[in-house]
Amino acid sequence: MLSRRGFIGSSTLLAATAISGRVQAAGIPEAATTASPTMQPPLFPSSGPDYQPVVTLNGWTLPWRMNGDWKEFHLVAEPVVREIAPGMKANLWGYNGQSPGPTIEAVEGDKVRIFVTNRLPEHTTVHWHGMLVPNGMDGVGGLTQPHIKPGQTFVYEFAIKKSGTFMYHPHADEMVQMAMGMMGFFVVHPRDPKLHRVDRDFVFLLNAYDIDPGSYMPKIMTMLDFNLWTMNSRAFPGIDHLVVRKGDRVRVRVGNLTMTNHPIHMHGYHFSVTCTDGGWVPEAARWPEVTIDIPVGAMRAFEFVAEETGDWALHCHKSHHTMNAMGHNVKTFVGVQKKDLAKAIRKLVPDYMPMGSAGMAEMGEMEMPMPDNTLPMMTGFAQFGPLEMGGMFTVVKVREGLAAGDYKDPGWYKHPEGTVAYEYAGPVSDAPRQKSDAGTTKPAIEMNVVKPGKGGHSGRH
Ligand SMILES: [Cu+2]
Repeated sequence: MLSRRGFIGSSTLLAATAISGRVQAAGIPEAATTASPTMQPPLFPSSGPDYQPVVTLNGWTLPWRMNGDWKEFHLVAEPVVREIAPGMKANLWGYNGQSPGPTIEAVEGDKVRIFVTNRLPEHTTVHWHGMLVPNGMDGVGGLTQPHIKPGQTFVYEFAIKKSGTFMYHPHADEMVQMAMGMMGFFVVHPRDPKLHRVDRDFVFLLNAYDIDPGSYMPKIMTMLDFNLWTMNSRAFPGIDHLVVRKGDRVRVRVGNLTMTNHPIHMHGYHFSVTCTDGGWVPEAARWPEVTIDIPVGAMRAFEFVAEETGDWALHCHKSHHTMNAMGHNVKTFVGVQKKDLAKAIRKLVPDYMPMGSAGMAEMGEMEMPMPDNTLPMMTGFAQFGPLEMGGMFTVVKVREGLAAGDYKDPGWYKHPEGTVAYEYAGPVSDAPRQKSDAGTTKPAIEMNVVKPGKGGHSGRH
């Protein structure tokens, strides 16, 4: 039996008398859980004001129950196994079976009561990032509340003042707990269902992990040099596509809990930035973009009307963030002939794969022996060939004639006749060029491998 004291934690005496009776009468709501990284359909409200629920890429929304006029949720902080993409799993910490945790959705004006049970091996708290809450509900361990020790359940209670785009994450041993994947979305819908209404509303958090190939545990001391750049703890090609019906008004909400900024770029559209974690951007102050930089510890929402059908790339524009696990001390070999060198190294390291002389695109097509539990650096195929991507990359698929609420993958886009870039088949004449050194490529450098034991230490020819 949990004591009344245990439930109420450090909330005020007044709140305790007003609330604890009901809490005990009804007990803690069941903690829904999932072990799957599959996108679950949006959770339409069964009571209260109507709203268009969000869709969490490779995720889900936490069910709640009404208890009097309180909306009750139950979060369980616990170790989880997350599939980063098919072929790789990670031992993370998260909530209710997955990392990120389930998305919490509520309505402006709601009174929410969130039970947080700690099944981690160390203490934690939950901070409601961007939300305007009483100070004692702000979740900063040591500052605004005692930590939630392993085995304890705490209660957070507050009335939601503003609609918008928020998130939750621990404010206890943050470096470790966020590096381990503890975070989730918190979306608050406007009380007036007509306000800021869209037809499709997608959410994802940007996160990053440093997991050595063959291992399962993130290295929590890594500060900047992560090797897996993820959306909702998934890397391309494991990230859900954003399936959109032509003509829909679409919102994409992005939060960044990595240790660096991410310029998120979408092809095919000029979108408007409509919301930050500080609230809705007034109509007159919205600005057009094709790339929106998401600072660390911030959220941005952008909107567009899906007029152009197609398969439109949506990705971080830092090209190292659209790569999966890679060694960072790989040498640049563009323009180097390294036949001999590769042969010599393969005698020592049979799997040795030098980076390409003409670039790295060949990596996208290669089938290389890989250690267990990692992802190819550049991977994924679409209808025209290898995509040569990884990390923070997905596709917005705009199609005609989808049903409202249909998020099933419609396959690759069928381009109208004559609208795909094509190879020129005519003769190519050697057009006279202006003479200049600038455009010429120097002859390739041949690397000679010196056999040990011959000719002392004189290495150069
Ligand atoms: Cu990035």
